[in-house]
Amino acid sequence: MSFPNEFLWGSSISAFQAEGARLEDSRGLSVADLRSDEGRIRLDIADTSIAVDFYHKYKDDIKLMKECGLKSFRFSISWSRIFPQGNGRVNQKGVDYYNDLIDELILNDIAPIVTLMHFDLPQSLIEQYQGFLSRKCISDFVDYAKFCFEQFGDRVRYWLTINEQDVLTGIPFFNGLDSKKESAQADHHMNIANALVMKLYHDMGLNGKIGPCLSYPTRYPASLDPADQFLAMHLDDLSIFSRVDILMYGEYPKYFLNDLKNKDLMFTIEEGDEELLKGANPDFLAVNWYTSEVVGQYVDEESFGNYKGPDIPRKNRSEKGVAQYYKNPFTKYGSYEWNIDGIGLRYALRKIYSRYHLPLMITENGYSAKEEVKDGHVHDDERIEYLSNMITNMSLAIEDGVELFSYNPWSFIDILSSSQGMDKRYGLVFVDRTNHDCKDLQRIKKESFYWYQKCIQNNGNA
Ligand code: BGP
Repeated sequence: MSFPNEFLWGSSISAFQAEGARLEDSRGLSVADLRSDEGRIRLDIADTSIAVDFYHKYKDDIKLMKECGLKSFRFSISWSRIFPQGNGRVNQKGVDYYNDLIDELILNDIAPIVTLMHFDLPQSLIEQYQGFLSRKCISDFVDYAKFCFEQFGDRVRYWLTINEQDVLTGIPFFNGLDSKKESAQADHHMNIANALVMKLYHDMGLNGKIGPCLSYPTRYPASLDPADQFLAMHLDDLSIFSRVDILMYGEYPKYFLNDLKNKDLMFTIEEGDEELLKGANPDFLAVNWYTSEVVGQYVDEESFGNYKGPDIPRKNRSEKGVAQYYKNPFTKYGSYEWNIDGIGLRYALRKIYSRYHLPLMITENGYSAKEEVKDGHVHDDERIEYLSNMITNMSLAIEDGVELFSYNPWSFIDILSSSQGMDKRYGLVFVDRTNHDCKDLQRIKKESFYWYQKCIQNNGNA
């Protein structure tokens, strides 16, 4: 394996999925909390009130990270734990919590990688002015980021701005909004916020780096039909490359604006915005990568199953009038419809790196399953197969010349799935709770924990 000696082997979580303690120590609610309440009622799954209690158990969890050999840990700050209203009054207890968490990581030689917003905008900002739909949210986000840089920037060397902005934009209620039209306007404001925060960070002269956090499923065309080939490229451009282009060059690609106009989703650009978008200069790109997809032109509901593309159409992922997705018969699928395709990861890393020549880190990557403890053990062989396949292909990408410097699989401990509560687990460490019974939240190391420990010890060889 060809990993550099200083490679950051890590793992990942986010605040709303792990911390719990959602009303403790004066924290304010976030849109993620309300979304989870809705999930509890509609889907009968666990909400964020306790999650896996990382808020109280972080010291023990960091002991486990140390035992595993982690060199980095990617987590997010809950904006509403620091500013319960999203702006105005600072909640010192929230600041103390993140100071302690960061100190504890550093004491254990684990580099903190911090996301400023991971799907959890403060709910109060929705009530005050509809969140990122309003320009006021830009300055509140910049103020919040500045505060974090001032408080934690002496110890945090890696910052991520907004987690998966394209996912946030694609699912309006993830950002507390109601419609795609609102979401598109909010997306524009988040682009400005992203650029301003990156410029601010650089202007502050802190000793660290900052970048965006992208979601990127590799998209293969469903057939040799040029229209399918073009569509796969076009969807990649819309969901990921346009976003990086905006940050890199401070301009919206024309095809991106055309797409919004065609869908009647075009947002308002005010005078001076073009200037605000310029000069972000991300230091690296963080990538969340889980799976590859096969995409072809939208035919129609009737023709599902008769289309020339491979294997079985996946109705749930299809976008009416735009695209239909298919299963890839050349890859193995896990229990949650995501496949194990390390080559797809190498493909994505090559594609991103050759376009921007910026260092890359992987901030999410993992295998989900329903799991239980049997005789004190969790046998998660398929997770090991998945991780091993990914790491082999990361090594090949590095040999290809890609500057990959950190790997943070999702997730260190089992945490709430953003869609399926505690049923869908990704952790290297099992957390003993179900959707309905919090039990004692005991941590039990899975087989993959020991496998990853060995992998880190041998710098990629397990
Ligand atoms: C990413 C999110 C994570 C996490 C992950 C897995 O998009 O950044 O927060 O949830 O997906 O998704 P899920 O929990 O729905 O399986």
